[in-house]
Amino acid sequence: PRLILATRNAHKTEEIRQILGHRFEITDVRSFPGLPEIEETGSTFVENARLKALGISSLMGGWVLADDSGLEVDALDGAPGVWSSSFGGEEGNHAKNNQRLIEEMSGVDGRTARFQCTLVLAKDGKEQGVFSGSVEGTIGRELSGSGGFGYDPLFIPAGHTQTLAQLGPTIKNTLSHRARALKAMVDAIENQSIN
Ligand code: ITT
Repeated sequence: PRLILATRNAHKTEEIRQILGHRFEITDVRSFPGLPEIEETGSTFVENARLKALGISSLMGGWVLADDSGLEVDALDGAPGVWSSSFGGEEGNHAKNNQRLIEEMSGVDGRTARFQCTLVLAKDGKEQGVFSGSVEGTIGRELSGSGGFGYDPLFIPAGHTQTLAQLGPTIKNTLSHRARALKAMVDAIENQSIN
């Protein structure tokens, strides 16, 4: 079946393709130039994922999947959280986001954090399911590695000594917040709680 991702983040699309690619024919909203930009006015991952999924699904038939995700740092009381993509002051500027995170965490000893991902699946304008995943880890003191996107060069998953950017896509896609949320979705589809 065809699955349209309600995202403009090419990295998310690439990862979701790698994880699900054999099950769905995956495209994202960048392939449909007429679609409006959905404003993320929610204060939680699920609210924003729902806005994106239903906003796009109300305009096109078939299956639509939205991903809202972000990094929660314990020493920063859960920031940047739902504001992860504009933490550095400019939406989608990952270099600035990482620079701000390095600064805010300089001299901080407790460095635990987690990535969160919430997926909302919709069909023909109706919500079909909500799936979440997370991965625990710590925040590095400097950028390391060139794989992935966003905060990957600063995030060291628990049980590893390298960042997600160093570990690369094969390992990232077995343990990431996104991989875990997608697994929950696939399990629900296979158990036919969704069809
Ligand atoms: P769409 O809303 O179009 O899907 P976006 O990038 O704006 O794209 P979000 O609002 O969900 O998506 O923000 C997610 C941000 O969280 C993203 O820009 C990164 O800064 C961070 N993030 C999420 N998943 C990540 C991952 O796997 N690795 C590194 N950073 C990630």
